[in-house]
Amino acid sequence: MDFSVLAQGVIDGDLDTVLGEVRRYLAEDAPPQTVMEEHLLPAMSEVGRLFEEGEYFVPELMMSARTMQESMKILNPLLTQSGVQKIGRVVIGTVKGDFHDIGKNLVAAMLEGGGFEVVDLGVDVPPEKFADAVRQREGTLVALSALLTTTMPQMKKVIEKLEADGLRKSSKVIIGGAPVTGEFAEKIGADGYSDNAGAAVTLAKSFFV
Ligand code: B12
Repeated sequence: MDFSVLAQGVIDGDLDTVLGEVRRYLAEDAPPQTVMEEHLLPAMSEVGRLFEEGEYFVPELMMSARTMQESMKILNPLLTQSGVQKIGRVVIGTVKGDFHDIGKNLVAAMLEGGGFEVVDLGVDVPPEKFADAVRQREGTLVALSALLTTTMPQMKKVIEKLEADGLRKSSKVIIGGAPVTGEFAEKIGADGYSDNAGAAVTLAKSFFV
């Protein structure tokens, strides 16, 4: 497969090339979303494939992830630039035991750009912390991210905690992350699932009309 210089930079973990290319695309007026969707995300999928096939190990994974994170520092403010009135409040986080946050950050940025007030609780977030954040305002949408099969059960734990604290009725829960499926969402009683950040915004909006 032929990758752009930018995508290849992510795959090689070459931070200087990646940041140079991101800035170049933006200077040429490429939409930030296009830079993300056409270069960075396919590159990250390739990195995942190389890791899966045993060609890459954790250090390579981390170098590629760093290029992605640093790019997002440049792209996120542009993705979230939009003066629209807030549609609703979303509390987002990566569940307990899981430190993957690239996808979660992207979803958070897109939600913010889509007109939501976003409270980002970060990574490795225990169920109690989600519940506490929801308690602060009724009608908050909860968005959970998990990238490990071993941390997916934590999503159910969050739903159970919201139920136990009497918060579930007023708060919808949406979930996502590479190993998550619609079937899993249904099984644990979540209200929705999407496999990408753009669809996450449409999904979130569907609860506020
Ligand atoms: C980058 C990466 C890392 C980085 C993370 C850096 C960071 N700050 O996030 C580092 C190097 C730290 C890392 C560590 C580990 N990783 Co890792 N990692 C990846 C990798 C290559 C890419 C993930 C990524 O960022 N993708 C790009 C983003 C944009 O995609 P995404 O997260 O899927 O998000 C999109 C959608 O899923 C969706 N979405 C995401 N969240 C949400 C939430 C909601 C509400 C909605 C609606 C949608 C949504 O929208 C996003 C945008 O479109 C994946 C491979 C893969 N194919 O996923 C492995 C992968 C997830 N890692 C894996 C593993 C095993 C690990 C480690 C255990 C490795 C180790 N031996 O130490 C550790 C675990 C650490 C921990 N406890 O969390 C495995 C998991 C296997 C499994 N079945 O559980 C994977 C699948 C690799 C593999 N094929 O084996 N990893």
